[in-house]
Amino acid sequence: MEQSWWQKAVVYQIYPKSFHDTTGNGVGDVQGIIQKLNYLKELGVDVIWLTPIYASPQKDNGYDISDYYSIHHEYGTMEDFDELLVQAHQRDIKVIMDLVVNHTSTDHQWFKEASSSKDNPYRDFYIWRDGKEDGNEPTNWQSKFGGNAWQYDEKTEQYYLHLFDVTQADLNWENEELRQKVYEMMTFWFEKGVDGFRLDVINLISKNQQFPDDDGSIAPGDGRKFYTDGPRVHEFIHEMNKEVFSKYDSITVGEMSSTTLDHCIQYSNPGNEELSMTFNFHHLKVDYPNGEKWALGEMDFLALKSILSKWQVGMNKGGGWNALFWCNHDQPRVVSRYGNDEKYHQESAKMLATTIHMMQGTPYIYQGEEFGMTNPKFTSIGQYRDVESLNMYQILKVNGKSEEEVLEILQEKSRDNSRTPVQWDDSEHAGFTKGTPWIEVASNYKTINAEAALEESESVFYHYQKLISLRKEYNIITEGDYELLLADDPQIFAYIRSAGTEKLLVINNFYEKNTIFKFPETINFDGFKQSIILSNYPDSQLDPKNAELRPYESIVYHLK
Ligand code: TEU
Repeated sequence: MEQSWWQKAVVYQIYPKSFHDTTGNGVGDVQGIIQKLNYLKELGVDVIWLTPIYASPQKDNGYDISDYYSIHHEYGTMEDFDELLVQAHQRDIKVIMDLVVNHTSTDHQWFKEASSSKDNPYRDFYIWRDGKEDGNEPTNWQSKFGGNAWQYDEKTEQYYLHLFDVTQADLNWENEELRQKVYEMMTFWFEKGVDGFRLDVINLISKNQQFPDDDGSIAPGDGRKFYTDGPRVHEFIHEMNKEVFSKYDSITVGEMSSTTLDHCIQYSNPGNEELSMTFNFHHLKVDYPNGEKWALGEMDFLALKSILSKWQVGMNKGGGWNALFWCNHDQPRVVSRYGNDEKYHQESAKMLATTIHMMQGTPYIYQGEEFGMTNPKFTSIGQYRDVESLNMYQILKVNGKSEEEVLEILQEKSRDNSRTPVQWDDSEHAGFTKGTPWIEVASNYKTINAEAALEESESVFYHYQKLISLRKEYNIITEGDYELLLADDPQIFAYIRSAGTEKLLVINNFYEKNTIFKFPETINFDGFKQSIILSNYPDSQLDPKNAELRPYESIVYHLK
């Protein structure tokens, strides 16, 4: 199958609010991104993904858009954005925008019109329903941020749907005129020169028009929720592709909340003309006890290996394409979550990076991940900013948890773990701002920062730089088949990539304890020339047979 350029690309995710502030208002901005383009070029990334920078009341840090055609004033101006596009493209770095079209802010003009009267022309851009006879909400659906997903509007005496915050009203994709408005807006940004979109919760845009109650019949384990991958979702995304994406050499990635492998094959197989690739989150729920995010639990390592392997094999077989990632602005920092951010900070950060970057798909690096930023380990509720976390703080306490228990859960689970300012250097506020940052900088910035990483030849930064260059050098990383080894081993994540007679053997010790890689009899590498193309220790064993693996030791063998 002919390769698309983005199948060899690496994407760097920027959360502008926390990236780099050049005005001293304590909030990152577009000029701050421009100032760091040379740093990103040095890392070697091909694309930057900006989370929403459109006008927004910032209740959900920009995922509540009030005007799709303007830049949020704290981030700068449209001229700044145009300059960013020019500067990035001059460095051969493409730019994709985050686009939230499942919902808008209730500050959006469309919603102001729609909520002014039942017969307003914009009324049907949103989802309005009467309450039940018994006075309850139209359905028992729960918002992802807690509470019921319907809000009663006194003025027009109906409820509107909000799968997220009450200030994020769901758009009605059944409305053809709304869809055309969205396609027009997408075209506007493509015509400005953006190279594609990350589509926020795009698998939620189609709702079952019967609006049935959630009867709990969809087992949490199968990944789906009653509101995901709705009846017309593929039809709508295919229409989006025909009306817009197909007209540009674009990269589009769908964020697929609670989805299935079959749907992601359908979303990303080029023959379906929908999206380039998909994010799914199943590998980031193996530390959710009984699927519950807001509870403390150990990582289920065997589940992690099996889920990542299922998606590697399944998407390869089905012609789909994975977005590969550990971190984003909603997830805790992976080195704190699945690694060891104190005693083996560097080794485990590098091991985690290798594990995901040697797989098939397009890797995404979240700002600061490239030099091992950790969770900030906040200790008081006053340090948190995230609407989901602040809602859950109240809900968990109402449900009987003590302040101490709730703060312990937030410390592990809050989305603010990934939203603290990027730690550029060891100056005040880590070089992020000359003002007061909108959220505290993690206290370890004096030792964990980009400047220190650039000065240290064995730093996590140069490991990511090497991973990115290996992807360009070895086609097997992009094209090879995948096979998990030692599925039941309690601490080794090992897999083989194969392309003809060429192999990559990737071996990762996910724990602090030393262990031996017992070579599976099923594998016979006699006659192969082997070399180590990457390791996180300077003296890893050249022969993989019975290789002793030290804490978090990670080795990539090339065999031909
Ligand atoms: O996130 C989708 C989503 O399901 C999130 O709620 C996330 O998975 C959850 O917080 C993990 O517990 C997208 C954006 O990435 C997120 O930042 C937005 O808050 C959300 O949509 C609404 O736009």
